[in-house]
Amino acid sequence: MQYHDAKLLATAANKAQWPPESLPEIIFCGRSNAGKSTLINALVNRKNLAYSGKTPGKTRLLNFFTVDGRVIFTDAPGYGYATSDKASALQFEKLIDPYFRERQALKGMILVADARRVPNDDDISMVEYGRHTHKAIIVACTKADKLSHGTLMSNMNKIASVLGVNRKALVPVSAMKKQGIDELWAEIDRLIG
Ligand SMILES: Nc1nc2c(ncn2[C@@H]2O[C@H](COP(=O)(O)OP(=O)(O)O)[C@@H](O)[C@H]2O)c(=O)[nH]1
Ligand SMILES: [Mg+2]
Repeated sequence: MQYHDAKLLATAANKAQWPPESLPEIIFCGRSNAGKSTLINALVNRKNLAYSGKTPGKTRLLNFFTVDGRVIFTDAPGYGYATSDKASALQFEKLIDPYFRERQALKGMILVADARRVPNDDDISMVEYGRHTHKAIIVACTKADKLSHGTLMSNMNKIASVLGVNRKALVPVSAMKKQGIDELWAEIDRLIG
């Protein structure tokens, strides 16, 4: 386990609040409760950098974290807990869409998906959106510790096929057992070059 120097750089409700483009950026997207905050914390080996709470869908902003002066992790609001379809469409339009379209520094997306669940329409749309905007896509399959090896492997095949991505784009991770973290870092390193 490596030491990482990570800190919150900016919190943005709109484009005017984005930090200046300096380093390659990777956005973390996923359903509320998929394990996004926990995964970001595990990647930087910290307990509480990205808020990892029991109240899902609390963050409605883009949070930018600089890591090792080398990469910026952007934490997007989890989807699936917006109060209405309209609220979630608005959030996408205001927050996510301009960032994917206009941010040159954005190199790729990590879709955070619970390894126990079949991806839903929101997950599928998110992947299609990443592809449409020409971003590299990695799928982190979280909570791998909750499954037997056999079930994990068959679920991952299913997740890849439902999302329409190459099976090789999937990385099983367990923040709890600290498994898959080095492998995910290797993928991130590849994306940021
Ligand atoms: N067993 C296990 N639980 C996890 C793992 N990652 C996240 N969780 C749990 O899943 C729940 C949601 O995690 P959180 O990071 O808050 O999800 P977020 O809404 O996507 O940010 C929390 O209770 C976490 O403790 C993991 O790798 N293993
Ligand atoms: Mg969270």
